[in-house]
Amino acid sequence: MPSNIGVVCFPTVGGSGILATELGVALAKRGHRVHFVCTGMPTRLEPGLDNIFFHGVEAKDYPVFPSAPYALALASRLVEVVQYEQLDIVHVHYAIPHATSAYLAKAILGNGRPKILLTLHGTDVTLVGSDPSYLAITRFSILQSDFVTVPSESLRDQTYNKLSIPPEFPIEVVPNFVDMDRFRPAAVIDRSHLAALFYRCPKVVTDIYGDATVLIHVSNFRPVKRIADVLDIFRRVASVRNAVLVLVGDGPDRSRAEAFARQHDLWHRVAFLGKQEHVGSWLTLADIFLFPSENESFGLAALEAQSTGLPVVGSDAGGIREVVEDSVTGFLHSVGDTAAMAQSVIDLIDDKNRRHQMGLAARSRVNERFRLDGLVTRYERIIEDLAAGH
Ligand code: GMT
Repeated sequence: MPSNIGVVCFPTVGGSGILATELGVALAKRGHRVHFVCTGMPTRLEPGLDNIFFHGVEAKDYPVFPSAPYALALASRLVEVVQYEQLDIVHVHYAIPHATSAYLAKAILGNGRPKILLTLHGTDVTLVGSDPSYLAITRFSILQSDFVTVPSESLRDQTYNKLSIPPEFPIEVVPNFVDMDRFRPAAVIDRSHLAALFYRCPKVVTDIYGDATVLIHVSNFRPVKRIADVLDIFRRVASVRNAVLVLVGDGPDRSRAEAFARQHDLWHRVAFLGKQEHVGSWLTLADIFLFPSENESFGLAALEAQSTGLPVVGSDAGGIREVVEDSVTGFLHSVGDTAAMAQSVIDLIDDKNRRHQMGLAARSRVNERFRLDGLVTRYERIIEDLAAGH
């Protein structure tokens, strides 16, 4: 039986919105009707797909409000959409304010519908949710949801511990997934797009067509991603090996990162691409993925890199070790240990065969554990059970 599913997510920022969109699209392709209820079109939403509907949320401001009340606007919009589109279930991504708004909508409707499926993603528990100013509402919103999932065992443990969720309250681990057909190694690598990025320095262009190793990092440039560490790893590597660094994404720490690159005379070897629609095609041009985050519930960006056959060098933080198998699909070190991370990169540069083997192991691990089909089916079962009232 196809379900009528509402999806609430942040449409433009980060992994939770990407995961929500990819899942929504996959469910729509399986015949479910998927209604995105968001402030804008989700970034990865392909236009023109059947079974996908979009309902905008506009948080209207008013001079007496300190800021536009998004949570209330969303709750109010959800009431309309659930009622008029007959939604069975609302899948909310990120605890606050999304699960809170869904709870309010359900209370307003007063008939036990819709069922609320909440997927926690990371900072909604580790940073925002465990901050004393939001802890009570986060905890309450989680406990009021009908079913809760997290992408890793690490985040499940942190949710119980940091938010004092009673052990008998079930939280299921459903890992992030990746479309391995979209994120795959390229049959033929044409570095001309890459070379074009480094137009400022003909020597670097020559290196790129020669044997320069391409390091890549993809993120939303927030402090938790430790962009300064990405650059420090690169600084150490570039001082002894022929390498370039490609940075995909944008966010609050980008200017500081650009300043660091200029100060350390790395500017001509580092390309800042900003937000990119086709991240996968940049990954195919790279050799090693850098991922030194402070904390990471899972690390969708590292998963997409591994699917593309890239070894990952990064930090052993949060759920990263559930995605990257240390010494098999990459190398993990303590947070902030940029010297050790740089040494691992150098080892991979010097041992091309090992690098190749790690890339193969990375893709094969993704194939075993994180394929789109199997994990979308896990979500589909949860949704169908909830819709059936189980
Ligand atoms: O928690 C966040 O920072 C938000 C979220 C996002 O929108 O970027 O990222 C998290 O969700 C992803 C999808 O589940 C995970 O793969 C990321 O590891 C996670 N980020 C963090 O935990 C920092």
